[in-house]
Amino acid sequence: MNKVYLSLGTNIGDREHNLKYAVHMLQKDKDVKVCDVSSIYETAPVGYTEQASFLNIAVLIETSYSPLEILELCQSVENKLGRIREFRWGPRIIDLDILLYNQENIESENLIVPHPRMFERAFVLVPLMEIAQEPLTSYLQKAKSILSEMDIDQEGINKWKTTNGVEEFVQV
Ligand code: A4P
Ligand code: MG
Repeated sequence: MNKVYLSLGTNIGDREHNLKYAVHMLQKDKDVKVCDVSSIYETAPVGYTEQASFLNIAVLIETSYSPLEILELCQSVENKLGRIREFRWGPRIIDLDILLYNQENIESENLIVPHPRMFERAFVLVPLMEIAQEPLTSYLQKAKSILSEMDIDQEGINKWKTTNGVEEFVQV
């Protein structure tokens, strides 16, 4: 089975529901097992900053899908939640990004893994390291070491809700 870490973010509508619905949709897929979900973090917008704050989580799944099949699944969940792409880094009902796929390094036209911006973003690294499985792979070790160098208090990341793991998410 392939271990895949995802990052989910939302800053429009009922943000908690958007996250839970997205995880529920992932779990509903017969080829996906949701293994872990981080706490929910409220995070200041990065990139385009004139927008509402985000809720972000990280999710670990096990799946038989290929990287491109996971990307397709992520995009279908985004579409089911009614995401409209207005502009890059703009407000979104839900965004599902693939952070890591096993230890693979993928650079295709539609998919880059590890996610090209993950190592500079505290809103990705904080939830990710909360659910990172030991022993850490080299990319997770890199994430841990970069995070330890960040001044988290300056990054606008606050734990918004401690959840009871997967169960709370998959039963929407
Ligand atoms: N793509 C390439 N690699 C990947 C990957 N590893 N995972 C391609 C997912 N998609 C990948 O994405 C654009 C294209 O990236 C896809 O068609 C896919 O083929 P998109 O979701 O359509 O557009 P986007 O979300 O506007 O771009 P992107 O690159 O996902 O944006 P970012 O960099 O993820 O930034 N601030 C806070 N606090 N929290 C957030 O969650 N999110 C963003 C989005 C900005 N600021 C934020 C947050
Ligand atoms: Mg995206």
